[in-house]
Amino acid sequence: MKAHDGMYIAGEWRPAAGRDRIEVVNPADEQVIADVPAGTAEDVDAAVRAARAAFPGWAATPPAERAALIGALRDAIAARKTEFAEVITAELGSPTGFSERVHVGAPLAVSASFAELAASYAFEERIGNSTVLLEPVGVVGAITPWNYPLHQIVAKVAPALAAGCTLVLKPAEDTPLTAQLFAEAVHEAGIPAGVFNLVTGTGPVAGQALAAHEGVDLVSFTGSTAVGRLIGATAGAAVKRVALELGGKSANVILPGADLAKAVAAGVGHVMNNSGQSCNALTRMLVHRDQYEEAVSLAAAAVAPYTAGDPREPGTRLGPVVNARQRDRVRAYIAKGIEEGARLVAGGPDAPHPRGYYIAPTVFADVTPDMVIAQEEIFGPVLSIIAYGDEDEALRIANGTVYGLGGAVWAADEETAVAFARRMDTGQVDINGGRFNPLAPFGGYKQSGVGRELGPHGLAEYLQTKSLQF
Ligand code: TXE
Repeated sequence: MKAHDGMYIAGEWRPAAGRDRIEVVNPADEQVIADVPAGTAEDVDAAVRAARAAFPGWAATPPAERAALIGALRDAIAARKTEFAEVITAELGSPTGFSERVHVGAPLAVSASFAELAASYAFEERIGNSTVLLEPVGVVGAITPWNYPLHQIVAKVAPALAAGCTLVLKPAEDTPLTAQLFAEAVHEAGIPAGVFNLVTGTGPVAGQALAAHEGVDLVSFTGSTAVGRLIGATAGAAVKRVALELGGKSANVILPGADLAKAVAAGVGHVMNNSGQSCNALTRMLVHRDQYEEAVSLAAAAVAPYTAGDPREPGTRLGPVVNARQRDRVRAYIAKGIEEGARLVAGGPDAPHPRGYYIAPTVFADVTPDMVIAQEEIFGPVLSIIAYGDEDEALRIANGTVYGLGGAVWAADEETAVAFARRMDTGQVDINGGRFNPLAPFGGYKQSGVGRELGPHGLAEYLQTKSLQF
């Protein structure tokens, strides 16, 4: 597969400072499809300098012009939609249809929303005898994961551009080709040189150098809670702004009176999509004791069409997980669930394919809230079904993890579901199957993170306030 042999800095592809490489592996067949340079602190420094040099000009560009360029970026991505989907399927392993519809579709909606927001946002307001100016924070260091390789980039780059910030992106090791394609789209859109810069590389080298760089004013990170903690500490020590979007263990609460078949099928789909590699995946299904066995049978039936297969084959609904480390991690969690006494109703730890990082779609029943599989983020196609006796118990279980990112509530009527959702310690809740809204703030309570992405709340992360009294 085509790859650039360099870093995108100051509007051009420059040779890397060092000689280390990162191999990109197709998780469907374990073939090396490309390799890219592994950036060093030197590359990061050059990129940050370019972003700093471009900052005053970009910050002073009228919001309407910034909006037009974000719109052009959206169009450049749209024009290469099929190419993006192919690259995402090749390096992540998600089924082609899902790559097109969600992996590319969501970023198109998100970039369009930030083009509109940049044009309409009130960057200045009058409060009493003060004029409050909302000014760009400066240079952003964006560190992104592989699970939604394009969306995670756009969810940081589009609001940063709208705010008037410039950026350096360090994408995940597993999915650098999507990031390189994104840099091409930035170039084609005519975004001025230095406003967006890309350094591919590993987390501990390039990522760490970016988070620690004194020329970076805000670090926006999406990834594991463990690395998020490190980045938060680094940023805190330097009194630097930080936004962290971390893990989750989201609850799908099905209240008595809800459409059980619909709720279970939607819940299963939500976990199996993207092979369970979504930070907001509804990995815990909470069902009333009286409907428990019925829900378990429905879940077993709903998971049946998700047999793991080659993501390039039309009709495949469950691709592999991203890499061997994730496969081993997920399989270890499945083994742990069995060891803890959960009842396996579908799937299991056996790999169904000799080659490729496949995991059988797995459903556990008789899961108790304290089990490891009910507490820790598995990040694979694994669902745990937990029984509750009454609403208060359901709420205690739903709120009983260190995370608070997503969630869902199903009830006979919206009012009941909304009343329950108000009591949940989590950043986002879908009511009776709510649809994706690119303007709704996304982010975590508790250890799921700090700050919000998307919409006006996401834009606000990239602004700092100044007040003038007169
Ligand atoms: O994440 P990492 P990994 C969770 C999920 C998954 C687990 C491990 O549970 O199983 O994390 O995945 C960069 N300084 N999520 O190991 O390591 C790294 O290069 C600076 C949830 O892939 O956190 C990559 O760009 N940067 C999640 C990014 O951090 C560092 C999405 C994420 O990688 C770094 C992904 C360092 N010291 C995983 N070390 C979500 N919230 O959506 C790594 N990185």
